[in-house]
This record gives sequence, structure tokens and C-alpha cells, in this order.
Amino acid sequence: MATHSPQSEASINTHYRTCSLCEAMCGVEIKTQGQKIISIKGDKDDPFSRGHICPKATALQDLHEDPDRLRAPIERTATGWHEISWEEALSKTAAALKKVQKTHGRDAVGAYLGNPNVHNMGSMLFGKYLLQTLRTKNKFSATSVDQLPHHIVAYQMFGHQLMLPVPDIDRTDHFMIIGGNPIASNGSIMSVPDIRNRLKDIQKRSGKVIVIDPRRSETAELANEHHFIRPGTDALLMLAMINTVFAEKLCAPGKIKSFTDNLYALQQISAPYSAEKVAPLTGIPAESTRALVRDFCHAKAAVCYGRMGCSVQQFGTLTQYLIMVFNMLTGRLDSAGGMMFTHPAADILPQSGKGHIGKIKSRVRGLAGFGGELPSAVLAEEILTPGEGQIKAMLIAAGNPVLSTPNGAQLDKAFSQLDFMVAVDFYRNESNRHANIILPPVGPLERDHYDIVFHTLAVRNTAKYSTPLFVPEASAKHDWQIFLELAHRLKSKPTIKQILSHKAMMALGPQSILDLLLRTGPYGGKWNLLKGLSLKKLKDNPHGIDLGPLRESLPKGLYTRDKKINMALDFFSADIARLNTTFFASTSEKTEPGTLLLIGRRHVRSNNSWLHNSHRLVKGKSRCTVMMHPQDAEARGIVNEQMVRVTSRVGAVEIAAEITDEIMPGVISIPHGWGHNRQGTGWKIAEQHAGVSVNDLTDELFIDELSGNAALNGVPVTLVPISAKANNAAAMRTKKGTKKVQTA
Ligand SMILES: Nc1nc2c(c(=O)[nH]1)N[C@H]1C(S)=C(S)[C@@H](COP(=O)(O)OP(=O)(O)OC[C@H]3O[C@@H](n4cnc5c(=O)[nH]c(N)nc54)[C@H](O)[C@@H]3O)O[C@H]1N2
Ligand SMILES: Nc1nc2c(c(=O)[nH]1)N[C@H]1C(S)=C(S)[C@@H](COP(=O)(O)OP(=O)(O)OC[C@H]3O[C@@H](n4cnc5c(=O)[nH]c(N)nc54)[C@H](O)[C@@H]3O)O[C@H]1N2
Ligand code: SF4
Ligand SMILES: [Mo]
Repeated sequence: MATHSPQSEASINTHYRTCSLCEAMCGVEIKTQGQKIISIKGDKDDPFSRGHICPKATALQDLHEDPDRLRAPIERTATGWHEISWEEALSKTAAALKKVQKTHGRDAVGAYLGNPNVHNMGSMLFGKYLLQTLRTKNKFSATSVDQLPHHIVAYQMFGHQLMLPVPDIDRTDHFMIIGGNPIASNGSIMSVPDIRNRLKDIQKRSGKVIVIDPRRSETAELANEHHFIRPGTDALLMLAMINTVFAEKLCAPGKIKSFTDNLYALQQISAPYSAEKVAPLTGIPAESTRALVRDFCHAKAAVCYGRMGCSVQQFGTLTQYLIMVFNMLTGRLDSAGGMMFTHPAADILPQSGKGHIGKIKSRVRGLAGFGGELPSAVLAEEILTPGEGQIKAMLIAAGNPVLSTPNGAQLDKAFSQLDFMVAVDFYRNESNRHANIILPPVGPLERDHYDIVFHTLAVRNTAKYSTPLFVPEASAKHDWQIFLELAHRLKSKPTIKQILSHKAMMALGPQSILDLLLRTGPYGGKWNLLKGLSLKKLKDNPHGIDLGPLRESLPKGLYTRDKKINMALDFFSADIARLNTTFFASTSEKTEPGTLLLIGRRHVRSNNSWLHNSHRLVKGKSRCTVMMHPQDAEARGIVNEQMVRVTSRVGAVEIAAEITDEIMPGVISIPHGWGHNRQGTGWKIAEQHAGVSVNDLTDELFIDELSGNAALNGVPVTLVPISAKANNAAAMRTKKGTKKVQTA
């Protein structure tokens, strides 16, 4: 139990909480003395993470103590940035946003919500009120540079965008991972702490881990098998695997057959895509593809899981669909050790929108929106293109789209032309350096925490609530308070009802909503205050509560009207024509000789764009390098650590080469989230480890057309050495990783 009393200076207190930095939800044990953090360790008694943490957990201390972290609102003036009071900051922001909407219409204010919102209970529960008040169609988020394909598949097939199944990793015997690197990322759309041991446990029970990835990643190193695949060809591989399932009579869907119409339609659709036909494109020999399918089908329990590498690419949605169908045809959906749905203690699905496609379209390019959001790939053009509905002001909350969305340099330029920008963020980053006002919320250790979203995507049913470790300053505000305060001030003449409801929400806060969700959820005692799960019960169990392994939930759990899985053939199979045009048509664009395909990569000591101000995470060799295969290096006369120039349609970066056979020939990899060399940001350590931004190379026109999701993997680029002579590696070492960014 937590023995927490922030008042006592001398005694050492122990506090238990969940690390909110990534999706894994590790339990941490933090010892403090007064206001000082003495240690951060894994919580051995957390039933889910069992003591596991990664190096980022200790960065929670750096984040808490960071002098660069903003603690009061700031305003940009002719003489630089100055602190202002909360009252002034909120009123000025509301007045500026109102003015823009009054002059140019409500769509003239755009909003971008970044990834950390999803790790923040208050933002998840109250952020929507601000967006509802703004009533703009120009809403964007990190979803469309990430998991949008998963939402579309879930919406089409299961009737709800958030019905996302996860691998039942603790009971599977065969785990096929396509385009995911959980050893570095700690899992995504699969909340799974202690992933390394969980993968090893599969192997200990004589099961297998298979990785399909253009890079022999950290996960591939641990796997039983790794197959290189050419970026962007996963849909072809999946069609060939489904083709093999039918050809070799391995189809065994089990119970789902009774509530899925047209399941076997894929036999005909996959017929033209034999393993032989796709092999020259994927790079995976036909015999290996067939063996992959046989092994998968013969395993007692098996699951095929695809993540970033196959979502954020040209055929991301089609690939995720085919992965789902492959699991279904082989009886792996909703069965132990396969793809299963979590039963979270606080179930947000009944209250959340199920999703909708194409109700809104972007003004300039006419791209369809999903679930009330437009794809982030169109954000810059919506700001830069004059005309009715042009975005003139932006709200950015917990995001850094200049470093995280395609053609970030163009967006950077667009942001500099806005009439007004407000950011809700505790750092002055590459995007909100253009803001007029920055409203900083409290830090992660100064707030309570419950993973509203990630408990819904966890590989085991668990629940855990963390109280704040530190009491924030009296004037400090939580994200949710900032959102509600702004929403309230945006109303011109609030009615008595609106005033009362604002006061009620401010008083109730996220805790009360969480308590209600827990009581009315699957483990709650409903209105019996003494029975079942409640916030009080979670507070009494600070290590978290285990609610058991994943359970079957279909067809009852489906959100489709007819309680059937919808194969949505019209929607998905239409995209096969685009696949054919891209890969098989005689008119299809042939890549220029010398073109390389650019992919991303993650590292366990990094987290998107915003943990590079932690001295302990950035120490050591620069990680912002371009990995390339020895053959590709030799062909261009490049030696290890030499500076090279990588150029795409939209820009160029100069970066040090890291020559390694862990990447397949013809492919290069640059991690995202770097490029802290733009003027006017507020993180001093990150600036010293600037690196370059890979999203100065990714292309806002290179997208998955079915969803509008950015295709940040598989971007065609060229690469040349910078110095004519490629023999000065020692001298290069000093310059490594950081040089100026060029944009076309
Ligand atoms: N090329 C390439 N680009 C990518 C990716 C890739 O793999 N390759 N990955 C993509 C993916 S998956 C994602 S999710 C995006 C992420 O992209 P974004 O969400 O746009 O960016 P982050 O780097 O997560 O920036 C988060 C910002 O939120 C702030 N912040 C952190 N916690 C809080 C908080 O509690 N409240 C508030 N108000 N602010 C907070 C931080 O200070 C930081 O400024 O990047 C995408 N971009
Ligand atoms: N340490 C750390 N952890 C993180 C993050 C972080 O930045 N750092 N970010 C968090 C976020 S926001 C997310 S969304 C998750 C992402 O979690 P993961 O999906 O596990 O992320 P990545 O490490 O980007 O893994 C993508 C893999 O796909 C491969 N790949 C690239 N292109 C292709 C392709 O065309 N086909 C195939 N088959 N593979 C391809 C890459 O080589 C890479 O190994 O990680 C989260 N956790
Ligand atoms: S794996 Fe994720 S949740 Fe666990 S300690 Fe690391 S950053 Fe925190
Ligand atoms: Mo993400």
C-alpha cells in the first residue's frame, strides 16, 4: 500500500503508480523524500507488469525536475516569450479564437491532438467538450499518422471503431508479428508490459515467434524466424497467405462461420495472388510463404498481428483487413491464444462514437474524414491555400506535428503564417514555437492516472488507478481544466444551464466519471456501493487488480446491428484495383534505378519527439542515423559514419550513415522524432542532440488512399555521399547525426 505524505520532509515515502509514457502500463515504485525523487523501480507486485520497466521510466524524474518544462502560461511578444497569468492567458486565447471564427467562419480554427492525450485520463474524458464548442470540421490528430487503418477495419467489420482485438500473447503457441517491433516499442494496440519475457515464454512452451520486417529488428533478433519483406508489399503477402489457406485446404474458421456472411469470398479474391506471383515483389520466396501458412495453421493456438510497419504505409488499411481475415479463416479470432477482445473495467465503447466514413471531406484535396477527423496529411494545405474555410488559427494539444506528420517542413512554414496559435503543452517544441500563447498543464507525476484507453487494449484484463505523487502548485491546471475553462470562455453568452454544467464538470472532474464507469462496467456492483469494482477499491489496491485472462466475446460483443461480422467486401476489395495498378499494371510507375525505400525505426530510449530533453535518455552515441545495407553503401562509395544526403520529392536531410546488414538491400531506415535544430524551441538538452527530422522527407501526397492515413514507411528516396571522397570516417565521427536540414 502507498505510504504517501508529501508534507513530511525527512521520511522516505513509497508511491506506486503506472508509468504513462507508453502503452505498456508498467507499474513503478517511486521513493521520495520530501519533494525529491530518490529512486524509480519496477513494482514487483503489479500483477500485470511483474516488476518490469524500461529505461524511460526513470526519465519520469527528469521530466518532473526539468527546468525547461513550462509551469506557467507564456505569451510570445515582440520582445520574446513572457509569463502571464492563467486568467489573462485563457481570456486572451478565447478572445483570439472567437475573433478568428467570427471573421472567417468556424472552420477557420483548426485543432491537432497529439498522442499523449491518449495517455491522459482527463484529456480523454473532457477534451471533447472543447472540440464540441469549437464546432470546426478541421480536427486532426496523430491517429492519421498511426492506427487509423485499425479503426476503419474495426468499424467496418465489428461495428465500432474501438473494437480492436489484441494478441492473446500469454496463451499463444505461435506469434506472427508483421511490421511491429515490440522489444523497442513495448507494444502497440497490444498493451503488454514485460514483452521480452512474454515472448520467451512462448518459446519455452515450444511455441514460435515469427517476425516479418524489412529490418532484422530487436524483436526479430529474439524470434525463431525472421523474413525480410520489401516495404509496402504486406498486402500482397497476406493475399498469398490467404490464397495458400484455400489452396492447401487449411481453412478452419470455427464458430465465427455462423455469424459471418461471405467469409469465403476471399477465396476468389485471393485466387490471382499465388505465393509464386507475389514473391518477386515481397522478396519472400514462395516456399517460405507456404511454410509460414502451414506452421501457423498447424499450431495449437496462433495469432497474426500487424502494427506500424503495415498500418502506416501505402496499403495500410487493406493489409490490416487481410490480417484480420487471415486470423478469421484460420479460426484465430476470438479464441484463446489468438486475437481476442479485452473486457476492460471501465468500458468506454458504449459512450464513444462508433465511427463514420466520409461525412466530412477536406476542402483542398477532398480527402474523406473518419470519425469526425480529417487526415493530418492535409493540414498544411488547409492552412496555406487561400479561400473560404482556410485555417487561420490552430489549437495544438499535446502534439508536435512538425516533427511527426509528413512533410513537416511545409507544415512548419504553414504554422508561421497563422493569425493565431495556442498550444496546451508543457514544452515549447518545434510546432508550438509558432504559438502566441502556450498553456502548460501539470506534469505526469502531479496528476492521478487511469489508463482509460490502454486497459481496453491490454493482453490481460486488469485495472489500476494511481493517485498523484506530488501536489501541484495551487495555480497549476490539469489538461482537462484547461480544456473546460477554454470551452466555457468560448461561449459568447452562456446560458444559466451552461454555467451550471460547467461548474458541475469542474467540480466532478475525471475521478467521478471514472468511478461511474467502473461501477457500471463489467466488474462493478452498479448502484450497490459496497459491492464490485469502484474507484475506492482501486485506491485500496495501489498495485492494481488482476481481472483474469482474455475471454471470448463474439458474437454478443459485436456492435453491428445484425450481430454479424461484416466482411465489407465492397469497401475493401475495391482497393485491390489500386494494389494491382501499383504493382502489376504495365503502366505502373517503375521506380528509378538507385531509388531506395525509406522506413522508420524506434528505440527503447526514445519516445516519439518529446523525451530527448532527458539527459539520461540521450547520452551515448547518436541514434539519429540512416541505416543502410553494405551493398547499397558500396554501390555509392559510402563508408560507415560518413555524412550522406537523403532526398525525397519534398526535401532533403544530411545525416550519418550506419552501415549494417540488419536492414535489407534497397531499404534505408531513419528514426522519427528528431530534428531539434529549429530556432526558438525551449528544450536545451534536445537541441544538443538535434538529429534531423525524417518527416522532412516523408511526403504529404504519399498516403494510404483508402483511409487517408499517411504512408510514412516505404517512401522512395535517393541517397548520395556528401563528400566526393568517402574515406574520412574518423573525421565524420565528430559531426555524426546532426547537420542542417534542407527542404525543397
Ligand atoms: N516518420 C515517422 N513519423 C511518425 C511515426 C513514425 O513511425 N515514423 N510515428 C507516428 C506516431 S505512431 C505517432 S503517435 C506520432 C506522435 O506525434 P505527436 O503526437 O504529434 O507528437 P509527440 O512527439 O507525441 O509530441 C507530444 C507533445 O505532447 C507533449 N506532452 C506530453 N505529455 C503531455 C500531457 O500530458 N499533456 C500535454 N498537454 N502535453 C503533453 C510533449 O511535451 C510534446 O510536445 O508520430 C508519428 N510520426
Ligand atoms: N521506445 C519507444 N516506444 C514507443 C514509441 C517510441 O517512439 N519509442 N512510440 C509509441 C507509439 S506512438 C507507437 S504507435 C508504437 C509503435 O509500435 P510498433 O508498431 O511496434 O513500432 P515500430 O518500432 O515503429 O515498428 C514498426 C516495424 O515495422 C517495420 N516496417 C517498416 N515498414 C514496413 C513494411 O512496409 N512492412 C513490414 N512488414 N514492416 C515494416 C520497421 O522496420 C519496424 O521494425 O510504439 C510506442 N512505443
Ligand atoms: S515500457 Fe512503457 S510503460 Fe513501461 S516503463 Fe517503459 S515507458 Fe513506461
Ligand atoms: Mo503512435
